[in-house]
Amino acid sequence: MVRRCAAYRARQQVKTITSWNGPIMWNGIFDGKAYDELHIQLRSSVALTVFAVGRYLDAYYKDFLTSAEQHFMLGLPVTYYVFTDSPEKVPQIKLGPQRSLKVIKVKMYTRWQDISMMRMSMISDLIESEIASNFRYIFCFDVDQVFEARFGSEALGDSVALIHAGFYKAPKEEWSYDRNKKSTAFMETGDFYYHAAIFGGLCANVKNLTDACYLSIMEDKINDVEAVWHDESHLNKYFWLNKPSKLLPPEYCWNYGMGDKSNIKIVRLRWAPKHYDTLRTNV
Ligand code: 5GW
Ligand code: MN
Repeated sequence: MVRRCAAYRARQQVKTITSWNGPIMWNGIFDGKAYDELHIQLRSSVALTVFAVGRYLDAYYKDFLTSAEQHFMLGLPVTYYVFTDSPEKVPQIKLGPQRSLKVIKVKMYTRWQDISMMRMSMISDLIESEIASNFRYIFCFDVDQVFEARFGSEALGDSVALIHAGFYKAPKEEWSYDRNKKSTAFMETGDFYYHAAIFGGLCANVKNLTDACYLSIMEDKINDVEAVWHDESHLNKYFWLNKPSKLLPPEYCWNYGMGDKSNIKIVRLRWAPKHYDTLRTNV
């Protein structure tokens, strides 16, 4: 749609289009202003979901939200949906015009693997009860990350997946799909290795994704298996069977600890430091 054909060749060193003709939004191949004009004209609205449960609220929430206010979908109506076990502890952050925030109370799961996996069913329920009737798009984020530059309307699409920073240069054989045949997330091969820290799209599509992932996770539980990377393994399987219409390159979720930055022209979002030793404690 937006002046894209010639621009696809602006980045010679990286793949800018998938085999099924979806754009991979490397910096330089698109005109952000044109996307903004289009989405303002279409009156696009965006819901952002984020979980900040247990120690993650204190550790990451403030930087995530403050930086989102600087960089996420500026110019469009945005509502944040914050899922937490401690609503009273959510710090107040001043929001820009056309932006609002709702806190949703969730229970604290005792196994951390469950927090990460239960997100799928909670997002699905909220899409149905509230988001689908009020927003065109939904984006679901991990909280342990910080925006550093524009993360704008160019990222909106029917079904949007993020290429994992750790694998975009690695050979396919090294991608960490679930190789356990007993899991519904089992994959022999795939198109890309996607990162579950960000996914999004039209509400109906994300509803379909979260439902499918939740059902597969539950089927695994019944069979007493857990996929190697939990919800991310199921997400990868879903996007293998249901191709995303648009891909975000690792410029949209970079990890400075990861070494080769040669293709990263701009870091729009970065991983926050992980302190698994203190944050991930199973009761
Ligand atoms: C805590 C320990 C281990 C795994 C997950 C958690 C955890 C995750 C938590 O205690 N509280 C919480 O809110 N989360 C949510 O799940 C956060 O939004 C977090 O960003 C997301 C995914 O968990 P991460 O970020 O630890 O997973 P990775 O894949 O980035 O390592
Ligand atoms: Mn994370």
